[in-house]
Parts: sequence; C-alpha cells; structure tokens
Amino acid sequence: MREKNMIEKLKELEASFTALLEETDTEAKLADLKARFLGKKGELSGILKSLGQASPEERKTLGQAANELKGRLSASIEEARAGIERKVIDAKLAADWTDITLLGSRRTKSVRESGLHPVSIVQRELEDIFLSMGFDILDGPHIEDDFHNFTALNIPDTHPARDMQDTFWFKDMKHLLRTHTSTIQIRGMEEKKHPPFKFVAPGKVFRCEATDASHEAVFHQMEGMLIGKDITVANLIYFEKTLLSEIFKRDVEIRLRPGFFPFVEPGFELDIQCLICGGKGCKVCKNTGWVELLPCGMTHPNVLRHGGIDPEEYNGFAFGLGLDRLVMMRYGINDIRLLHSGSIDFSRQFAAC
Ligand code: FA5
Repeated sequence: MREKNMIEKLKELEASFTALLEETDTEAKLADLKARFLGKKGELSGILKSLGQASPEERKTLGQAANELKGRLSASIEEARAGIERKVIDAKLAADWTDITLLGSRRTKSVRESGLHPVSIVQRELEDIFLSMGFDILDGPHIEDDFHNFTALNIPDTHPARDMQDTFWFKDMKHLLRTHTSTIQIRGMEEKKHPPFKFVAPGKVFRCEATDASHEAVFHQMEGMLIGKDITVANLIYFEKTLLSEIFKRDVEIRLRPGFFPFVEPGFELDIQCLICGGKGCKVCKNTGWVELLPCGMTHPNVLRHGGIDPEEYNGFAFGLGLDRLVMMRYGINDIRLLHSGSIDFSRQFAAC
C-alpha cells in the first residue's frame, strides 16, 4: 500500500513537472523549476528522504523508480535549456542580420568622402613608382628576432648603435617589435639568394621614444635594397634624385651629408628642405630648415655575408625612407601625431587626393 502511494506520488510529481516545464520559457524560470524539483530541498529529494522508513524491498523498488525519474527530469531540463538558448540566438539573428550577398546601395555622401589614410595613399604611389623601376615589393614580420633586427645588420650585442633604436622587447629578450624595416634587407637577401635583385619593403616600425611634432613611437618606413655588380655611390645618388623627383613632381632642395649606420659604409643622411616652413625653421624641422627623410648608404660587406651574398663578387646600396615624414612634406602636415590620431575628419581631407 505504502509502495503504491509512493509510486502514485512520483507519477504526480512527474505530471506536474511536465506541465510546468511546458510554460518555462526563460533560463531563470528553468533554474527555479530545477531547484523546485531536483534541488536539495526539492520535491523529489523529499520523497527520497522519506524512503528511510520503508522496508528494504520497498526501498529498492522505490529508490530505483525515483532515480529513474530524476534522470528523466534532468534530461528534460537540459533539453529545455538547449531549446531556450536556440530561441535566444534565433531571436538575435532575426533582429540583427546583414545580407552580405546583397549588392551595395548607392554611396552616401559620408562614404563618398571617406578614403584611404594619407600614409596608405603615399605608400601605394611609391609602390607604383618602384614597380615601374623593376623593384619587387616584400613584406616582413613586425615581431622580429634579435638576429634580423640587429646582429645581422652589423649591430652585435652591446654595440652602442642599439641604443639609437630603443624598442619593445618580449619577455624572452630574444624577440622584439622591429625598430626599422632594415630587417627586410636580411630577409630579402635570404629569399632572393642570387643577385642582381632589387626590392622595397614598406611597413610599420616601433621605437620606445617620446613623441613630438616629427617623432612617433609607431611609424612607417620603406626600406629599399639593390644588389648587383660594381654599384657605386654615384648610382645611389642618381637613384635617390630620380626617386624624389618622381615623388614630388617638382624640384625640392635636398642635402646629402655623412650619416652613421652600422649596416652601410659609407653611410649618408639625405635631408629635404622643410616644406612646412620653406626652410625658415619650425617645430617640424626643429628650426633647422631640414628634415631627415632618406638615410642610405653602400651595403656593408658583413651585412651581405649575413644575407648569404659574397661581398667579393657583389655589392649594392640600401635606403630607409621615413614614410610619415614624407607624407607630412607632401601634404603640409605640421604634426606627425595627426597621422595617428584616428580622426576621420583628418583623414577625409585626403580622400580625393
Ligand atoms: C633607420 O631606421 C635606418 N634603418 C635607415 C637606413 C636604411 C639607413 C638603409 C641606411 C640604409 P633612422 O633611425 O634614421 O634610420 O630612420 C629612418 C627614417 O625614419 C628617418 O630619416 C625618419 O624620416 C624616420 N624616423 C625615424 N624615427 C622616427 C620617429 N620616431 N617618428 C617618425 N619618423 C621617424
């Protein structure tokens, strides 16, 4: 009799659970239902506890029935949970979707006025110029190893030239954010292997330094390298003049002076007369009238060796164009930080350029 009553109770419990579950449509309600029936103080636990007074045979039969019921209720709850989650996702998808296969609608005014960032505009123009001169365009990693950024460029550990380019090191102290695109000199030689070859490599570089009107911690350079036979400084200077006249489409005052870079010998600094102040002196040129733009030089034999090229047979030159400063000169921008401001209003001015 007692066993019959208990079985009845379990059936009633299952029926009321099933009825309530049908009305449960949120995760919160489902959690309440679970607590009410399966929680420590829940209805099923109450029934299981009362089994303590039953005979061993009754306990066995009722215990088994109660446990089976527990399994069914748990499974129903999980199934309901999955259903609720699915409905939430479906509702989100229905409310917020984009058909990416649709053809674009007419451009709005603001879209028409937007465009490439000025650094990208000038970078692409330069790439076209270099492609027309037969250069290849290479790319390289922002995260570099010590070898490609310093050692292979004739800047061994403890060399003071490392201080000229302080950067952001990774914890292993073997990897760093590249300080210049000269890393691609080595990577380019490793890839090309057999001179003659010439390539450029534009990209971001990183230095741990304070910013001002002409200095940023993240900026852009375009590296160039030409390796062949019997290349001279005269070739280098002629090349740089041609490049600048292609870029500016007019005569600009330049000056070439000695510059020290461990990876070239001899090395030069090519400065352009400041186009912001016309050479009179301003915050961009630090009142000197000149802006450092295009350091360059004849590739050092050690660098060729590190790139796997025999310096007895081949030589060449390399240069490292400061892209942001070139953009500033080109458009008359008097503070490099504007280029990195993320301001759409600023960038939009160059959209039609
Ligand atoms: C270099 O980075 C050399 N790797 C360039 C080079 C390549 C020399 C090949 C010889 C042969 P430098 O540190 O001077 O050199 O930087 C090159 C150019 O990047 C500068 O002339 C300047 O235009 C630009 N530049 C340097 N530091 C910054 C900075 N903090 N913010 C913006 N532009 C910078």
